[in-house]
Amino acid sequence: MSVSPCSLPELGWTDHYERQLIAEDRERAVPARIVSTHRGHIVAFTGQEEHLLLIAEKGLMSFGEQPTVGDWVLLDRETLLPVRLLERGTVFKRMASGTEVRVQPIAANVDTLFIVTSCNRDFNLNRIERYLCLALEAEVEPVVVITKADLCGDPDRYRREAESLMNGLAVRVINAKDKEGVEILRDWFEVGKTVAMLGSSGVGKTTILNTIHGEDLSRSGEVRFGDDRGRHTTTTRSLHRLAGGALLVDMPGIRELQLHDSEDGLSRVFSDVEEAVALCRFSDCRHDREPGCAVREAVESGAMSQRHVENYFKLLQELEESEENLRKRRNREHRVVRNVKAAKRGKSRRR
Ligand SMILES: Nc1nc2c(ncn2[C@@H]2O[C@H](COP(=O)(O)OP(=O)(O)O)[C@@H](O)[C@H]2O)c(=O)[nH]1
Ligand SMILES: [Mg+2]
Ligand SMILES: [Zn+2]
Repeated sequence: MSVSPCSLPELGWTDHYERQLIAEDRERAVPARIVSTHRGHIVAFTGQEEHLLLIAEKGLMSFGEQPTVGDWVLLDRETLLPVRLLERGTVFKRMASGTEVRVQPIAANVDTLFIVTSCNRDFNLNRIERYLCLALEAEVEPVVVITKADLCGDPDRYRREAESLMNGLAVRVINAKDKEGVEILRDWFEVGKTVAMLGSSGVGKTTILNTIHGEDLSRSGEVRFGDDRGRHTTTTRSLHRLAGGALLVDMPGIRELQLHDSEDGLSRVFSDVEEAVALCRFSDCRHDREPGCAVREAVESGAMSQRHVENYFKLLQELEESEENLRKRRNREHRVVRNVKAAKRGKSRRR
């Protein structure tokens, strides 16, 4: 983090964390916020000093939860080893990509989520709805930020489409390279408040950060490095303190954000679909083609789009599948533990 020293409240510390400290903590530990995560280590900042913590370190491994950018940890004053992960105010989680069945935290203790996309092929209403579920599940305010307005003939069209997704949804269309353009994002920048940016690679997240900072942070060599095609790609998650005092989290592009445990978020983003489903008088209805189906009627009357309805059922199915996969994995693990224990008992009896 390219920062000058700051107080804990300026780093996002609130009563929510203060209340979690016991007398012993106050004596022996110092709070630090995770400002970047890397392959083998994470960096925690106390407001005064940065400390590098190895992921393999015993303390971190015993946290139970994988720490992520934005998290608050307690470090031992003497050894500077991690003692405890503080209970999060908010957290974004997803199913890890790849074949492994695992829940992965993406960022913690965030106040506002910038869902970043651009006025081009990246713009995808289904994907924005997916991110909205993530934000509303975590009870974090979402803002849709649409970049590359300068490269587009009709940027307003994108704004209208995004605004149609939810009542009152904040949408901002910007040229991320323009110093004055990014000023309209300041509405969400407050001292000690944390804003995270999520979106595909190449939509302009790091550009937003650099334009607001007024300098290219990539030159520090810490945040980004060139990949073999000579492009700059963000490879770490990192938290930066802006001149005005807000905290901005930059993240690598997410190719696949598979939701986990986000039923409440889903219900809020798709309340119209769920209402229509509840109104449908056919108990075994698949809500697609059946005449007289309330969902079908709402689509035909133009009250909601076919795309929106289909995306709801797709995300619902995905949530059910991730639940089922996690359940299967837990069962498998229990079985392994049982077998190992049984084998040990067998051995000791034979002795
Ligand atoms: N013209 C224009 N280019 C942009 C804008 N936002 C980002 N870019 C360019 O798009 C490329 C990818 O931006 P980057 O910030 O690295 O995307 P990230 O992967 O989301 O961090 C860079 O070459 C930027 O200069 C914008 O609003 N207008
Ligand atoms: Mg980037
Ligand atoms: Zn129906």
